[in-house]
Amino acid sequence: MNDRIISLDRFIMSEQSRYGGRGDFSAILSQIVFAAKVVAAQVSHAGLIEDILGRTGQKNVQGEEVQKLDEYANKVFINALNYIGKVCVMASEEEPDMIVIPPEHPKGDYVVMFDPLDGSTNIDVNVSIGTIFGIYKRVTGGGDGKLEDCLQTGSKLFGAGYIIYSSSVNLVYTTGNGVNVFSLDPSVGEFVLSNPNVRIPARGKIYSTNEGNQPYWKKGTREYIDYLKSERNTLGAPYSSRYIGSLVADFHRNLLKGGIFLYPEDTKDPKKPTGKLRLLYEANPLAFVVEQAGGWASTGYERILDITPAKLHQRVPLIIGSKDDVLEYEEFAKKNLS
Ligand code: P6P
Repeated sequence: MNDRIISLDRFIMSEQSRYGGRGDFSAILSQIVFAAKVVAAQVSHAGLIEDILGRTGQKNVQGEEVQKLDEYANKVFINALNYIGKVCVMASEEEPDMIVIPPEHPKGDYVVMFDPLDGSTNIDVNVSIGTIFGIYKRVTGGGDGKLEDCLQTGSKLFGAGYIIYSSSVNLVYTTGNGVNVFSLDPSVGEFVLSNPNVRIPARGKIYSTNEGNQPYWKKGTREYIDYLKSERNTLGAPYSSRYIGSLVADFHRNLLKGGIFLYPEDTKDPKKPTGKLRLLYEANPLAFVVEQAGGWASTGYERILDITPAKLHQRVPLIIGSKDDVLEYEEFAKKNLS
């Protein structure tokens, strides 16, 4: 590995010295990186190992079928973070309640939220999947973290990012000083800087949404998507439709190329009136990343990072990507409020 290549470890240490810090956040990030490598190794041959592929027969707090790799990834991230003495509480899509730090381990000053393996329904069809994480400083005193530490607005995020397990494994994160992409070099088992200081185009030519939900969308959403598919839009030509059905994969493509991802509110499932995606460990971390790259993330009516969470597994409509596209969607959504 020549000296021009910047490893993630070197980048983390240089960020720490540049922005100060006792190394606690760096230690958390390093453990997330370690867990990502462990999960990546299993994802890469999930199709080959019967006991990893397939379903557990159980359902998670969302009522969704838990794939074995989901369960495995959840345990890997919890066990990588719960003993290092830097974290006081965690929350995961796979856990109904807060994850407390075992009594035998010291508690730290940080809170970690994560979706250990998003898009898991795509595991057995070999479509890209991902891990999403957000890291906060605790707001309560010492000892065990509390629900109050978990229910902070996204604007309080200290760091956030995601790992995409695809043809190559990328780790993308921000600590509020821009967005950087690291690629896992399997020959050395290290993440190396592959796309520094990513900026998302102000306007894209791609829209990503599940058009099968069209009959359940509000009028503003239906009119907006029709507008994108017409020559009336700002491009003067229809946008391209790209939808993988795996949030991290759809988000990552739009981050690099420009575009808008929409999982808006719909009337399809009365249990999910505000859309399918979760605020704490899906929308907020990606909203922090996209804003740091010059993009925007909204419910259609308000900035994602301004929402004060009420519940751990709260769902929100998520409209995220190129800023001009997201703000244009808001005009359609708000116009149809009246
Ligand atoms: P739909 C995957 O199950 C997921 O949580 C996200 O990764 C993805 O964006 C969304 O759901 C896809 O949902 O309803 O279009 O299948």
